[in-house]
Amino acid sequence: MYPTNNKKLLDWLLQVVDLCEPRSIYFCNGSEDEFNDLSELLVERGTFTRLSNKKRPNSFIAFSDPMDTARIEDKTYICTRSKSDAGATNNWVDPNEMKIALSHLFRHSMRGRTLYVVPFAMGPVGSPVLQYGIQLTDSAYVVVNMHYMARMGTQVLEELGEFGDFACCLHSVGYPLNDDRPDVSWPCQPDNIYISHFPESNEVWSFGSGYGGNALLAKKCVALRLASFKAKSEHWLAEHMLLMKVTTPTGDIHYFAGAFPSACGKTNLAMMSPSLAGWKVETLGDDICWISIGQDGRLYATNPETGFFGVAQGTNRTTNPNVIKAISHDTIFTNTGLTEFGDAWWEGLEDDPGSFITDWRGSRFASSDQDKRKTAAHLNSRFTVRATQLRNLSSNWQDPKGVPLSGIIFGGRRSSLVPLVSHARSWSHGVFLGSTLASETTAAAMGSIGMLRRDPFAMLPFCGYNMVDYFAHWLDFAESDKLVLPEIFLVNWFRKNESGEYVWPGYGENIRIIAWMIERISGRIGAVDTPFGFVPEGNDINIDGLAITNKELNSILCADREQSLSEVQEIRHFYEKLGSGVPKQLLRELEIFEEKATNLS
Ligand code: GTP
Ligand code: SPV
Ligand code: MN
Repeated sequence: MYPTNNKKLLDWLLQVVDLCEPRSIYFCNGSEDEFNDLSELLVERGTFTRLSNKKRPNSFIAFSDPMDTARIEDKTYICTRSKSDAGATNNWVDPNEMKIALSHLFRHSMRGRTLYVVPFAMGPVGSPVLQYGIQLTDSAYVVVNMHYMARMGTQVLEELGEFGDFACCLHSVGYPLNDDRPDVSWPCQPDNIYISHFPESNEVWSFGSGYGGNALLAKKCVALRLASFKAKSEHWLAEHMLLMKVTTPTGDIHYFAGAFPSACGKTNLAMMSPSLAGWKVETLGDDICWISIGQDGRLYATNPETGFFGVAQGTNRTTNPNVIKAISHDTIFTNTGLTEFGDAWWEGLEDDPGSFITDWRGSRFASSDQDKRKTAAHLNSRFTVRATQLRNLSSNWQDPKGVPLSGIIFGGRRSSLVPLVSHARSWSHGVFLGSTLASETTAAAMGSIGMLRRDPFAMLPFCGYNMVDYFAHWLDFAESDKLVLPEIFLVNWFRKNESGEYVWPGYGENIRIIAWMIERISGRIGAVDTPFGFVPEGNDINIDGLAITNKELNSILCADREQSLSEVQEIRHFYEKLGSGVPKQLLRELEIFEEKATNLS
């Protein structure tokens, strides 16, 4: 009676049904009809509002519970048998203890609801790093988002067959429908959120939240936390990175992957509309990148997702015209504002919102109210859209081999110190730059905004094992002389001047920085050695047609001596907090950083 004979799935489903007591079970097939039926159901329940078909055909908006608007890192756990395998940066609980605690929460948690079985595959058919998972969830909102975000449904069940293995992902919003309790538009249990990972048994148990990375378990939970754990022993990398193809005016092709912490510019860089004539940028991915060694010794990267779950606020025709076009139809918006005309809206979007706007909390205000316009959309409001709707999607984005990387870019949000761009002196220096990446915090996770924190490789919230072992794993790639490794760069689009304004125009102008990187990769130009690596010489960044002066550019290319020296202390302190296992090469790189900082004038 079920559309599968997969033994593991059938056994596990039985256990979950016994524990959670759903009213019914539904196997997702991934069809368009299924998407339409479920979105209709979500409209009936008040989770979705259908947007005006004239404005944005086949699109919906959801307002979440105000307590459930982002990932909750405090409530995210890596449950390995030994605490040291989770490391100093992850929350840890013994797996047995965690399962006992969670079993209490999951007991009866799906009463009155449908349990959806969502089989998904991360990675294109034929990819050597493809990972299967099945999410059992009581959230129809999750299912429709998964339709866009992952390859899912009947085909995946067929690929799994009777004996195929997969990650078991159990998810409940934690809002059972008992007789005396009506449903709400965004069911959740914010006081009891647990996003728990069991990497050794390839499982995720997520309770209490319906939002983003907490609930779409294929994404951060499987494709980053579980996958990074697996990648360590299988000698590949699962990274929080964008993936882009750059074609130069002379037709040279370079692929770049880029790790930036959440809400620090991956989507925008990946989809960039380059300002320089003759340059072309095509997107392969905007959030997750799996990197493995190809037969020719180069590193090949694959995006395991099929959609984009991007930050809405700040997106507009100037900053990201490509995605604006992509989200003009068949898009799910979460926590943006809603206009008088029944369209999604956020501050900065050029569209006329009409005379009133409903904000993400559901209260209506006159659109002339400039203060309220700023908070019409939550800072972590998002769009969900299929990758294939992007006009500059690279045609080979689903190539199972992946694409060979010329460069890896690290970037954080730093209002001072870190130069606009630098080129790592070596792989180990690049790993040092990745390991010390820091950023001012954003709204992508619950907590304060704008506080500087170390976010190594943009993986602080997503590394499924001990961070120092992760550093060692990265360093290991330089051990074999058979590998042709990409060059590593560090960027900072967010340096501010004394008046607190961004100095670099960013977005489509970032092509000017990529152009410099390609010159460096090709070995055609020199550079100035600094603690952060090689930075551009005088006129090597093309600023023709920009408002920025050479003096201003130089002000964001240099590193201040005092600040660099205090950075040394902060990094030392950070490494100490990671425990005794920080690789020696990185400690050596820190000494070199200090020497170079001391020599700055
Ligand atoms: P996640 O989806 O959370 O992983 O975020 P992301 O890294 O993909 O970040 P995204 O590209 O969505 O950008 C987040 C915010 O940074 C948005 O508000 C952007 O407008 C802003 N931003 C992105 N690129 C630039 C840039 O080059 N310059 C400036 N000043 N802001 C940028
Ligand atoms: C991030 O926070 O890095 C995101 C959004 O990409 S979420 O999927 O919610 O994790
Ligand atoms: Mn992300």
